[in-house]
Amino acid sequence: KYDEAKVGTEKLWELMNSYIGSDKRSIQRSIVNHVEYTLARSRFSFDDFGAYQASAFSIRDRLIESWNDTNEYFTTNDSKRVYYLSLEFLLGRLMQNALVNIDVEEPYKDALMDIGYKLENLYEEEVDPALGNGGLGRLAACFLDSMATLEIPNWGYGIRYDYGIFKQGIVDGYQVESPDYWLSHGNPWEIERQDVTYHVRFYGHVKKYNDGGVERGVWEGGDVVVAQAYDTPIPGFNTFNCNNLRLWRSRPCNEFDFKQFNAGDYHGAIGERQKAEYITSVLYPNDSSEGGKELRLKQQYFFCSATIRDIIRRYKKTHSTWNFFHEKNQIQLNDTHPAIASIELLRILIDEEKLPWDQAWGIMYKTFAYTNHTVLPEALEKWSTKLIGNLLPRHLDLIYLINFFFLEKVKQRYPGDNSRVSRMSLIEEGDDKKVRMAFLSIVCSHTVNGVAALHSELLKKTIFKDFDEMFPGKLQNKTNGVTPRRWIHCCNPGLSKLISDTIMEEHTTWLTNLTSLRELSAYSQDEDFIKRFVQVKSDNKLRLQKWVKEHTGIDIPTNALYDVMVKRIHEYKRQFMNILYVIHRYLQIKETPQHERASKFVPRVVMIGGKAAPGYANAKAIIKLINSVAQKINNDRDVGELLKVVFLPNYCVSAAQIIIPAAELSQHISTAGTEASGTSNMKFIMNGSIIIGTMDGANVEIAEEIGAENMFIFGALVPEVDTFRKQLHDGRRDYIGSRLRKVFDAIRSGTFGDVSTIHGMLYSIENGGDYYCVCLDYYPYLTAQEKVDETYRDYPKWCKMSIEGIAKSGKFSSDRTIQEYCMDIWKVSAVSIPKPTTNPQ
Ligand code: OAK
Repeated sequence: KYDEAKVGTEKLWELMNSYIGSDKRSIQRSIVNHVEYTLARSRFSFDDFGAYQASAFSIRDRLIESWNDTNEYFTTNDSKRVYYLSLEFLLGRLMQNALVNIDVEEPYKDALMDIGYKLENLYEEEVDPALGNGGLGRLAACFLDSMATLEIPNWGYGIRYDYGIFKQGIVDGYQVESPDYWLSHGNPWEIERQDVTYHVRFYGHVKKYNDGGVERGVWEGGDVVVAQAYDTPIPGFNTFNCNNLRLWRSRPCNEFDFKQFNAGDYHGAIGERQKAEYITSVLYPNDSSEGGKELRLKQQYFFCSATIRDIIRRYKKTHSTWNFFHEKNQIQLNDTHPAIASIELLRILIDEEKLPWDQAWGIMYKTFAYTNHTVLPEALEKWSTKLIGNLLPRHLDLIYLINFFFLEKVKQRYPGDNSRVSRMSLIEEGDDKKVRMAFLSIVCSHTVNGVAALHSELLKKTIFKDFDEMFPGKLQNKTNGVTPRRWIHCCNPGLSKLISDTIMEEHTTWLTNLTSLRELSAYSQDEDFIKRFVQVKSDNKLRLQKWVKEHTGIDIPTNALYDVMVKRIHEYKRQFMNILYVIHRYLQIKETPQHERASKFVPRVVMIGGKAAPGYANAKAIIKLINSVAQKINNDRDVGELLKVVFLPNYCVSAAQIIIPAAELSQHISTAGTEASGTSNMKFIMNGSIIIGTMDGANVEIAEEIGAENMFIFGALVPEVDTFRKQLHDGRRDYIGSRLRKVFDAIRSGTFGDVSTIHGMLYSIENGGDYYCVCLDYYPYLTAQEKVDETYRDYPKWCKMSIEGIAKSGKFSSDRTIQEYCMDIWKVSAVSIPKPTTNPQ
């Protein structure tokens, strides 16, 4: 019998001629095709940028094949899926990552070389998509890589901002921000989905009615905007799985206001439409601080609403009841930024799907889980009830209802304990009542987690103490990790090769089983190995030296200790303490007679990089101070090459890939109890840099894994920090020793030019405002720095320490982290896409 569908499918397979080949000819043909037919450029002359674009399209073709196969397979098998909701995805460049993950980097390199292009040069042509601020956004990107690699059916959901994090320039030592319009030359990695759109409503009013005892709402009026999907394929490493990152862009609704237009208000009619596009136009540039701005809440709800509708639509394709929703879908909230998603699901279930409250609540509760990324009070989101009530009136109703039911339970459990009831309320009372989004997220999720052991313990003891008491076991720990594909193999090919050669395994094996790096321990004193290791490091230092010259004009020596601190600029991270020490070192060098200097000081290049939030005055003052100190020291011929100081401008993922492999020492010196985890600390040890750091965040677990003897640990522990703060509060002011005083005096006396922007911070620190305990940790820090110099002089010992660090860094692969999320939170398992065949029949 004639089967039209089957014949059609077979024909299509035949036409497609199977998958794109990986031989040189096929790759070249695909690239040149894209030059001519996609870019419409001449195949006889195209520059590196054209070659990059055409190669990117040709790689994307491959990704789309496995992307389609993967999604079809998941749908056919009704696989349980994990959705990772985040306002930030700091992906970094995609080309090398894609080539490495689908294992065609060498064939592309050869194919391009053969037609006159160097693959490494093409990598440099890609813009760095920077849709995130720092740790939280980069973690999301590492998680996507691990989930695809571990074959976990996962989609990331977020916002496609037109402007990513600002570009940082340095003018006269000050940070200047300029917009990052990353889409100006198009984005070959994304697929625009004209067909995937949802309407999202704001403002308006709610009509309530009683539906057989259940109160339901009808939300009407207000503004409606369209959310349009853009997909970026996320290939797994060494697998046929390819996941998806779906980012939403806001567009105006198609109904154009002809009334307004015809009344002659052309600009008004257009303006309304532009207002819709404005929602996803720019990423908020604040790391760890709460905004409270309406546009930010709009961004949050906009992407959450589209995402929840998308997830429901996918579920409904294969299910006719709600009974299995939570068994088929797990939604992870990357901090509280997407917290409104749970309320949106509840709203849809109650008002649109007409479920009873208990059932709707159960589905939501069993679907959501929440990760907390900070204990800093200024980063804990609290939204004014006025703002929510105006923008999302029905959601505010539901939040009040949830709070009512929740507080009833608290009262039942702790009768008469009124202070506990007000402490735990989802609403902070006051003139301007606020919703505590972290508490809301705890109440609406089945599991909550912190991001390092110390951080998770602190959550239980401090901000979430009452919740831990009431829901024992609900708060878990999932120590962060980073993807070794990007953070060893891509950024440090020399080290990757050395590892493969030494442990006699293909990189494809150890990169997905990072604990096998332990075998390197046996070589930490092996002369041949150390020789090769040192060679890799010095090649990387040379690469960084060139980068520094190109981006700052500063000449740095390579035969000096490379001491690096790169992260967002924040008082709690204490770049300020770092630069105080640099000044101390400079003053010491100056005090030492010339002929004694070489024996007393190890030559050092101190490099500090990171962005300050544009409105954060103290952070900007720290940048200015670093630059002024650098200017003075680098031009002091008396100091020569003994000490150089560089502010690394515009720190971003692609810069990190050059900087981290070259570091010998890296600084992670936050006040104990402030850095939730840190993730660059993990990248640095994997690349053989030794940590100088405090017992904070994941440093604690790094010390456990690699041995405290392989780090330079110093500083107050959490209880000592608490005591010091209490003393400050009680009036203690005797904490500035003579050596620190000298440094303050040098700054004030103008040794480094006009750095008056820092004077406020100095004054505050001297007068009881040393909240981040710079003075408490300063002397232990000096001692640790002396130990650094002493160890570097014993170079074999230094190498042994850094090799031990690499060997025992396996725990910090994000694969391990994701496996723990899968087992303990999502209860989801791998679904392996079979190897594609020419024809599925
Ligand atoms: C940003 C905004 C709000 C709340 C937290 C953040 C954030 O970036 N937190 C960082 O998350 C990283 C990933 O978990 C941690 O490694 C950092 O320590 C933490 O500051």
